[in-house]
Amino acid sequence: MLRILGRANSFNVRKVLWVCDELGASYTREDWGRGYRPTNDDEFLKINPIGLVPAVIDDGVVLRESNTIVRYLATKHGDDAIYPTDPVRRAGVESWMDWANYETSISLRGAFLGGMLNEPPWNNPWFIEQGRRQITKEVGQLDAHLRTSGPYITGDTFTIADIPIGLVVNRWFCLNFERPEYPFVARYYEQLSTRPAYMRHVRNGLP
Ligand SMILES: N[C@@H](CCC(=O)N[C@@H](CS)C(=O)NCC(=O)O)C(=O)O
Repeated sequence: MLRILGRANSFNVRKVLWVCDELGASYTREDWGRGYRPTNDDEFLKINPIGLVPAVIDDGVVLRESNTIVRYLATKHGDDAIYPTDPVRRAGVESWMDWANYETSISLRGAFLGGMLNEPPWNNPWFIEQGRRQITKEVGQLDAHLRTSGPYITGDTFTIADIPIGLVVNRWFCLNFERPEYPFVARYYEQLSTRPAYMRHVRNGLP
């Protein structure tokens, strides 16, 4: 059975929990990371030398990086709808996943880790302000995309692109500064909320 290492309140672990539920893949989960057993523990570093959650072990195969794990599980247990095999459609899915993991994770360091959790070194006022400006611009780009697309991020049906984007959108609605209204992102948030696994692991009161 799939073994997931990582605390259930982690942004990146929640992606793995969500995709497992969408795919009907069973798993066990162990609490590692902030507030639990530390990821710089030798036992954890043997599994993921990078020292971050999530890590997973599947039939002896060890994997790290949340988006990679999501793609691996969708390839193994999913169908063409959730992770298209056509190269063009697949690139459409993956470009949104990469955008979420790179662009928005930088801005959320300022807007969330600095501005909301007051976590050093991200709580520098300049960095917080940059992060807030940048995440506002990025969610605006998402809104512009969703104005003519939808109801899911790549069109009519749910794909794994919705997983990292769904985490970003949930965090956006939890941020503690005056945010512009983005009606198409709000509509998308409600669309995701029709999925029980999203409510269970993402829109569950945690940012
Ligand atoms: N690029 C990595 C980032 C992983 C990451 O930043 N994980 C955070 C939690 S969301 C972590 O391990 N933090 C340290 C801790 O919880 O002890 C991924 O997508 O999996």
